[in-house]
Amino acid sequence: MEFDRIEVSDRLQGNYFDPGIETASRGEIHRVQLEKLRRQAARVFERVPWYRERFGELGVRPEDIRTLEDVRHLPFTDKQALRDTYPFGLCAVALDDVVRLHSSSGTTGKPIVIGYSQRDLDVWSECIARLATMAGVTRADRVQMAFGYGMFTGGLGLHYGCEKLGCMIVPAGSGNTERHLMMIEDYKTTVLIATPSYALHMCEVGESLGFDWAASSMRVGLFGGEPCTPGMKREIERRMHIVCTDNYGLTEVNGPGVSGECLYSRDHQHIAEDHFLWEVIDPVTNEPLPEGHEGELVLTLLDKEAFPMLRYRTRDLTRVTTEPCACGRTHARMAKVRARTDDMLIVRGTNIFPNQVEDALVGIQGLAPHYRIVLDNETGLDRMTVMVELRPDAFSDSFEQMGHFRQHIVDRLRQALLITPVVKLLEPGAIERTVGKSKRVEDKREKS
Ligand code: DLL
Repeated sequence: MEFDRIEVSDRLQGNYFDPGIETASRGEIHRVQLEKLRRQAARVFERVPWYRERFGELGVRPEDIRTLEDVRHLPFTDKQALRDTYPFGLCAVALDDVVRLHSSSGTTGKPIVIGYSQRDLDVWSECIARLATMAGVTRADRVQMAFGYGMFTGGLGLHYGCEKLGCMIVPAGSGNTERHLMMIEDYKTTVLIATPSYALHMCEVGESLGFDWAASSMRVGLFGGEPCTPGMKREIERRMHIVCTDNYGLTEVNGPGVSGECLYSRDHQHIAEDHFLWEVIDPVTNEPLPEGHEGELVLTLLDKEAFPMLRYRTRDLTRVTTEPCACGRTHARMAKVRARTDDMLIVRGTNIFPNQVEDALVGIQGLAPHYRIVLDNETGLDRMTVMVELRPDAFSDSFEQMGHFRQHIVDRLRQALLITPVVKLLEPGAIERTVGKSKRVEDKREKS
């Protein structure tokens, strides 16, 4: 790929940073994207029968793509397409050229599976090395992996990307928090890779064992895999004495590495636009939305060889801006994913996203960072119960004191959600801990 080299700001130092790509002019980025889009559309039309049929239904041909806006004439791809063609129906290379599979469990039925060619893995690692560099990670860092190494893309994806950057990796994997703490102490690791909920759990276990986070070698957290609200991020940074960045991705589109947060734009993440073409659409009408409006993120993989998704419906709600970033990078930035179109809860007619509950709870003195939302309609009406867990120092035998505390939480939630939930205070340790993505909602409502 050829980009015009433009002047590099000294804020962009790092050993996996390519100014020719990451600070290219918007015009140059569009030129490269269009060239790749046309090539990708032609490839999938030729090699993937499922796409050829969809092109036929829409009466579109690859050569109809003349501008980037023409992407909207191409068919969408969604999870159902992957299920319908399971396991290898969307593969665009010979299976002998697929060198790795990853999958995502989903909530029902078969998992979806994604294959990678060797070149796909190289591009993926590069995206990861780039996002680690954005967070200030260099080859001198020692990276401790707390994501699992199985079919989940988080473990191996970030592992190889950090290795590409030249870091020392400690592939500890998920779980066994005490062993993680010991490794930080013994190997003087400096970067933690985890889901934010597991990082919070590590804070808590460390504190209960007298682990001195302020004096530890840990300095950066590379988080992702689940939403990390600003409150949660502040809380982890304060308690672990580190800087953490939020990184987004999904299995269908490689995994982590779609976008990463730089240290100058703390609530947005740069999308690797040389590899991913983004659109933001209205999830109901499917129409494109103007820049800056919140909608569903749709991604087209411009370089993927094995499973080249066109217009993948992520179901994630975000906004994208192309405004210049203080770091000097020119790639568009997406706001933190606020929610998914499919995890919105409708409780007595009010739309509620689980993140809103989290945002209201984070920072309440005396609460542990663990909660569950349970919905039922046993009495005929929707009822939302938020179970929160007390920290040991907040637990009291005084009925009155606990009553006031509970009321304070109800008030905070009512303000945030506009409905009044039932709040249950649980004793320390009562809510089950997860080592990967947290599971917050249990919907027991009978659907009539
Ligand atoms: O979670 C990929 C990943 C792993 C990204 C590690 C970053 C770090 P899936 O298991 O397929 O893949 O889940 C993808 O998780 O559609 C979002 O809804 C959510 N998600 C992932 N990262 C973030 C994030 C990986 N940083 C689904 N913020 C996505 C909010 C996220 N949601």
